[in-house]
Amino acid sequence: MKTALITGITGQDGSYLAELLLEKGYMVHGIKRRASSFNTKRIDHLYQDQHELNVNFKLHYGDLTDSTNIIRIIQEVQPDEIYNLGAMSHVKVSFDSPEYVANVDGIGTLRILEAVRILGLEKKTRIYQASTSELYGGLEENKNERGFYDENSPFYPRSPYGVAKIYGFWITKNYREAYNMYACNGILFNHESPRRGETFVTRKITMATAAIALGKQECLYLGNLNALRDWGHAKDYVEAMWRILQQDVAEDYVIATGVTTSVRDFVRLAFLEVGVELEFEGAEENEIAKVKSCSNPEYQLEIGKVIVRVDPQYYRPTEVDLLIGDPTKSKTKLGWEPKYDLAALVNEMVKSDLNN
Ligand code: NDP
Ligand code: GDR
Repeated sequence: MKTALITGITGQDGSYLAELLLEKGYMVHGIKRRASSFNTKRIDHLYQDQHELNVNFKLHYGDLTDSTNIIRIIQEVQPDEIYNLGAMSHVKVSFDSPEYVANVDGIGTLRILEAVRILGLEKKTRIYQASTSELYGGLEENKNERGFYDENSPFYPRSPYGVAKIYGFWITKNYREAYNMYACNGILFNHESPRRGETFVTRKITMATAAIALGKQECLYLGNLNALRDWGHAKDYVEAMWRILQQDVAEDYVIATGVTTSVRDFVRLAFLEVGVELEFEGAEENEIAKVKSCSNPEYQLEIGKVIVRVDPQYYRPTEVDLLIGDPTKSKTKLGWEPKYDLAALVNEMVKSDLNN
């Protein structure tokens, strides 16, 4: 039985990855933070009474800012694989807490790598680092000749989050080269699901779509509607994380769908799921979306009603305008193929939020 340790197990990806590894027969350990209220709702269904026999899921209190805690947990667990998913992952919030983000997302990665080295586990333990398309920063001139970002595209991060993650990227690569450790970066483009945090744009949109359709919310306020993102499903992306650690040689991989969509079009698609066609008018902070038609008699939305507005408080000091990833390497070398397309993702998210 292989043993895995997941930091960030209470997050979107951590919860799907834990499910995947349990299905594959792993003993799964996770690090959760102490909080004043429960923060384990995404993994409560995996909970096991530690008094039972054959327990294969165990949580440890910890924090990526605490080296002693990280060393002690890794010493106790002796993992074959570590998935470092723990992070302050919100790009906009990183402008409010830049030092904290550097500590958790940047130095936190170093703490994991050093712990493995201090404990002499370099040969045993494989490490996955949750790198991100935010490293590219969306600069037009840095795309490859086919118009995508790939493993060789230059980085130009545009937020304290991106800058902290670039440290995580390079320190992972450096430890691989310096100490011959099996340590890899998955450069993952945006991935979403019904478990996505409520303040990321897709989830904010699907929650509002459901609430507006059901008459529980009047209007959805968003920031930059022009931003373009390559959105996949988190379930597909955790499968890629696992595959990255099963190769003969440790390497870095881009995980993406290769399709990009604007925030505005995501809004359009989400409302179409409840039978509402939207009409956008105006520009920048004056842009609005009105109900053009409503084919679902269950939802009594008045034609012409404004249900989306721009609120500049959601703008970022520096924005990543466009992201589109080239998954050629992961498809050919890892045999990775996403099962969801955007339509299926939006459908699942809106359905789930209507149920909620
Ligand atoms: P989430 O924000 O859903 O989850 C983040 C996890 O990190 C949570 O479990 C959180 O705990 C934990 N965490 C936060 N701060 C600390 C800390 N100081 N010490 C230990 N754990 C901490 O993120 P996702 O699941 O979406 O993303 C997983 C990883 O992948 C992150 O590193 C993210 O930056 C990266 N990434 C995500 C992408 C995406 O589109 N989702 C794309 C590319 C990279 P708590 O629940 O207590 O807050
Ligand atoms: P992102 O995701 O910054 O790409 O980071 P987010 O969903 O927050 O933003 C995507 C784009 O939508 C625009 N936007 C809004 N964003 C939010 N959150 N709220 C709004 O109201 C809003 N209106 C417009 C943003 O400006 C942006 O352009 C995610 C995170 O999961 C990171 O951890 C991860 O590394 C990257 O994806 C890849």
